[in-house]
Amino acid sequence: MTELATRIVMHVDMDAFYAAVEERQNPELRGKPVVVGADPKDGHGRGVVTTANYLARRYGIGSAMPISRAWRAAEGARRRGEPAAIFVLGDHALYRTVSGRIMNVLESRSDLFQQASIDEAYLDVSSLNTFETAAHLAREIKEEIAAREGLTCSVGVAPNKLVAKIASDFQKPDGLTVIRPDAVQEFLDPMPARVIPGIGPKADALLRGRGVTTVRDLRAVPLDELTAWLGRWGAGLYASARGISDDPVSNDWERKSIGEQETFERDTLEAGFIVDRAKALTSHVFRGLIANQFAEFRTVSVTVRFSNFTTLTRSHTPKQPIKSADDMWIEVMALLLPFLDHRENPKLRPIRLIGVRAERLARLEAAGDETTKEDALRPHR
Ligand code: TTP
Ligand code: MG
Repeated sequence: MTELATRIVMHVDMDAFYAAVEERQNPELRGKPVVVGADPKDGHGRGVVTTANYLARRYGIGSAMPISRAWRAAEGARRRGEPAAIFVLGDHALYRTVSGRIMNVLESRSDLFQQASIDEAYLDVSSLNTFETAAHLAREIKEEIAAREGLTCSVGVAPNKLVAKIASDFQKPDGLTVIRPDAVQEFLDPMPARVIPGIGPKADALLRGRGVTTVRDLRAVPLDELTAWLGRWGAGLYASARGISDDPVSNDWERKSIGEQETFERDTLEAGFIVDRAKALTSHVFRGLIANQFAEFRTVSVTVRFSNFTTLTRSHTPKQPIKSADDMWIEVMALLLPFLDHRENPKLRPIRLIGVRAERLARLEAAGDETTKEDALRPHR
């Protein structure tokens, strides 16, 4: 009889990553509320907040919030006599460099490693055998990142990726949460059901409409009912609610798509301008594909947000995979032009934002010899 060994999985997520890097670079920012994102232009700026440090979050500022709203929140705080927030544009090349160094530290401490985004990674550390030793390693890793980079992170240690991820988020910032196998259920049960990855606002609303708020509620729903509500995906939730997941920590992580979007300085329907911006976005996305060692892809999508914030996405999958920026551009034009006239834009609304995305990516063929770990793709957002 074989006994299933307990896995020990660690999830590491940097705290307020971009903002923390900015604070480290610029001592004037330390101890102050910091917002990384678009230029707020005294409240008239467009675009969004990329991230905010924890002091700025106290003003209600967070990722994806319109920068104008963040600016008003900061102004309100300032008028109440609280410290003024500092807005910075962000330096993505720097964040990638810092991320790369952190990922090297994490990878060197793990049996199996998986970078999940620019600031988070999973480490399989099962060979340590006990959660106690793994917790000790987690503390060492936190100290090493603090010493080398002057940055804090939050770590979850658990029997699988699902629970480790929820655990790393449990005590942020600078947290460490260890959930042993026998404590998984009591850890998850009181949490809101939306902590389970994949439950977004839509699924959350559907579940709440059926009386499911917490993981405990979710666990009370029979499998066939979950499947009836949510399809095949519901079966996955049945397992997740029980803290069950056998998803391996794997280096073969593939990003599903690469895209870029741009918010215009002012809403416009000027075809020449929009086409120019779309062309620039297309070249940029295509360069991103090459830089990440993708050879071709199947689907192009174009997103348009109108002045009234209505947002539409149109995709097309040609018969042949797309291998060149020129071919991609032809597809982008075919998807975009209808938004400039009555076909997709009957009221001829001005456009606020456009986005271009390549989906269903295929890798370059391996060049015969084995790629080293250092050569392997380093995904980032
Ligand atoms: P997160 O880990 O989601 O956020 P965070 O590190 O800023 O804060 P937390 O302490 O809650 O982990 O994302 C990591 C970085 O990725 C973040 O600093 C900025 C960037 N990012 C985006 O570019 N767009 C986004 O929508 C989000 C959420 C993050
Ligand atoms: Mg983070």
